[in-house]
Amino acid sequence: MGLTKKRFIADFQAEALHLFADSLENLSPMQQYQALAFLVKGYYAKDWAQTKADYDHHQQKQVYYFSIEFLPGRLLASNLLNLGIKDTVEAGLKQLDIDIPDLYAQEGDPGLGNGGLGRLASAFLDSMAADGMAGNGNGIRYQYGLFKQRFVDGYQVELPDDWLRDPYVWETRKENRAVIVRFGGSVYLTPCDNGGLEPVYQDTDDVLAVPYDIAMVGHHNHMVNTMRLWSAEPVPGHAHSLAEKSRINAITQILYPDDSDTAGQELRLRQEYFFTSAGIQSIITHYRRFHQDLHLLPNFVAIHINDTHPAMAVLELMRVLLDDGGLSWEEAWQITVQTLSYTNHTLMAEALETWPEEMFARLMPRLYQIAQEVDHRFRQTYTPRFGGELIQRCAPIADGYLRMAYLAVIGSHAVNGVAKIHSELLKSSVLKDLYTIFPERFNNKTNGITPRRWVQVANPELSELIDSAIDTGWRSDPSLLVPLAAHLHDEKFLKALHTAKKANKEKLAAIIFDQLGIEVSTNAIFDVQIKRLHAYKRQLLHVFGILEAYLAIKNGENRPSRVHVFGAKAAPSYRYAKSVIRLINAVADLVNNDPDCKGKLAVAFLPNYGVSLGERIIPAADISEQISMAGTEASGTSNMKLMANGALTLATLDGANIEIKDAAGEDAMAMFGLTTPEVAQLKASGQYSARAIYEADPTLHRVVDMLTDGTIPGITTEGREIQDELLVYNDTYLVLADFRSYVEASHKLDALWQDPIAWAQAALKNIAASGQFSADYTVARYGRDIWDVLPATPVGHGGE
Ligand code: Z15
Repeated sequence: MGLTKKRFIADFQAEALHLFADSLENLSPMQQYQALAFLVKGYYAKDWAQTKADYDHHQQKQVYYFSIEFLPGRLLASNLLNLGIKDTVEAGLKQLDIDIPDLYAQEGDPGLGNGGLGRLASAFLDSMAADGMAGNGNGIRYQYGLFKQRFVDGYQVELPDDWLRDPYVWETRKENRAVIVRFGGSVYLTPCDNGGLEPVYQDTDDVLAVPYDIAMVGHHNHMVNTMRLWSAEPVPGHAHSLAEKSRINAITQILYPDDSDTAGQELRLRQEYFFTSAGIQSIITHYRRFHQDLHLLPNFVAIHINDTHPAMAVLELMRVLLDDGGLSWEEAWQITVQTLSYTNHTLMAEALETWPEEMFARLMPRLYQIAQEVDHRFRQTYTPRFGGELIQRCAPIADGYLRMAYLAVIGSHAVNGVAKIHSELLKSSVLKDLYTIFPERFNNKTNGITPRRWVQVANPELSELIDSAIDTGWRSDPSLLVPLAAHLHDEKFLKALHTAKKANKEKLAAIIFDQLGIEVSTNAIFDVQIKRLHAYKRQLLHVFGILEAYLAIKNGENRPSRVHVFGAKAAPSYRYAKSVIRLINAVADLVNNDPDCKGKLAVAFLPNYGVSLGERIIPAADISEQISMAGTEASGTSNMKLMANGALTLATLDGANIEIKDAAGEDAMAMFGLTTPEVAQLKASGQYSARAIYEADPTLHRVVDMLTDGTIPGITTEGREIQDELLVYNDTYLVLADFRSYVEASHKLDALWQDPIAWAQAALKNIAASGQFSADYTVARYGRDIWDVLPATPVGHGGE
């Protein structure tokens, strides 16, 4: 965009006048933000309309990414960056004497997801636009996002996230594209004109699905894609009681606050059908504006199922092809399988969705009929070759439940995990039987992140330093970061790297002081763990590492000083996770108020971790804690964001940590702990005794005792609960088994810290190797291997 500063200022002033009938300097920061955001929306509006028109004109194959969660983050700065006008606009704002960070901070951060899954979905939409792929998001416009987290006396308190209270500038309501989603009632088949059968629906509860579109602005390529989020409303003209109206509004009222877990609630099932049906219907309606022949659907449409939440897309697409399209079962099934693909994001049993047949049949009677037919035909087709036992283990319906992961695999032509090890484990564990039947469907797509948000927007200090060393090509092609490694022995550069990190630590220290009243030294190592609170992620192991250091300091030992930074929300109903939150806050109180720890050890648990807070924490990190029990974290993505910002990874050989190690080199990080096969073997042997390890290691003994001996004030119940999980329930996630090796790896980093040049070299190796984890390359590989669509914008050298 050829925008000059002068022109921008005039536009901005005109927008302020237009919106608020006042001049800029009389507006509140929020009003100024809104005027600027509306202006930016106007800047890309033409490209948005043109992109849609071009797609229609060229009949480009469309990718629809179905996800029950999206976490786009704030969009103003990233839209400005993608439009290529960020510097110009910021120069204009400066001339107008407007506080730029304060202006950006006015924007709400849509919390329409829980964690990695939702953020990945948004990264993919951003990257598809950047690659010039025709990518569309399909999801839910929750009226309330993920709760806002506060700490009261160290306990997590959840506050509603009423994010639509201030109008959300980036969305556009498309009432003309609304569709009706039918729930419940009964359905029977009746002969129709063409001699076949057609379903008749009776007494259904109809819900209007109204789409709200949000632009996904491509990076410097004039392409603008769409994320479409559906809102549930009563159908106008239908007579509804008040009770019915509120039951309809409830469908899109709240996001379920569980990550890597299933709520198993009927309302959740309604949400899943709601956005899946609305998405499928609108795709087919759009397709039919251009094509008569539904057989060609897979040539023009790819639909991706993000985890199992939209897995009933298999059934809904079958329904539309059979009932509305009049196709035979065989025809419809072939089209469905060719159109759909599925990503699995977890091996954890509690996250694998199953639905009671009774509930499913009551809410979606026609889909249930189709599910029964899928199940019947699956069994009939494959039992002769694979035997009844194997088929019973992996059939879509068994023992009174629909098994959504199995349905997704059976109804898709491709299924992938999200890191190499995870994709391998899928084939050998949870999807083993289906891998036996459909080996050609299985593939890996290691996750990615968007360095535009996590480096360019969040870390301008580092970005400018990189520019000065290798020019700006990396900004559109992050694989071009590799030549940075040429500066490995450039002391001036290494020092500048340290200085940039230090500047980010100063900014984070100010936030820590502001939020928590804790003064931390920016000469300390900033040791960061930011992710959902979950037993398998083992925040507890990190706490034990802190307690080990605490005891050493009390003992007069000299250690490089460390600030431990946590960010983590717990699902409100997850008792253990909340106990760990209470523990971290109690340990923070103990350590931060102990004069012996001053300048040596501090703990800062920042509340309300999310995309926006991540943008403040990640640029300041020296150490990235990725310490899940091996075999439990499917991929992880904070590991990639932290690496790209020069943090050294302290990690188990789990998820994408393994690929980070292969990229950056083992000497640029610290690996520890049992490997996946070792974990499996230890568990299978029945020989693991947490108590034996506790008895054998005096330091660990002391640390575990601290949970209940009063050393850490205020955790009587929580400390007992956690200690029981370890010693009575025998430590499900092997915290004690990995403790010693974790502490040793952490000491290795302490030693490295003593040599600032060596540390900066390790940081540099991480940054230089981080480009391969750009989601731009990840989605290009999805396009090539799964969706059969090619990037229109060159994607550089990041393909494998
Ligand atoms: C979620 O955030 C993830 C998996 C799930 O099954 C659900 Cl329900 C939510 C995470 C994985 O735990 C994480 O390892 C992965 O990086 C992320 O999805 C994106 O694939």
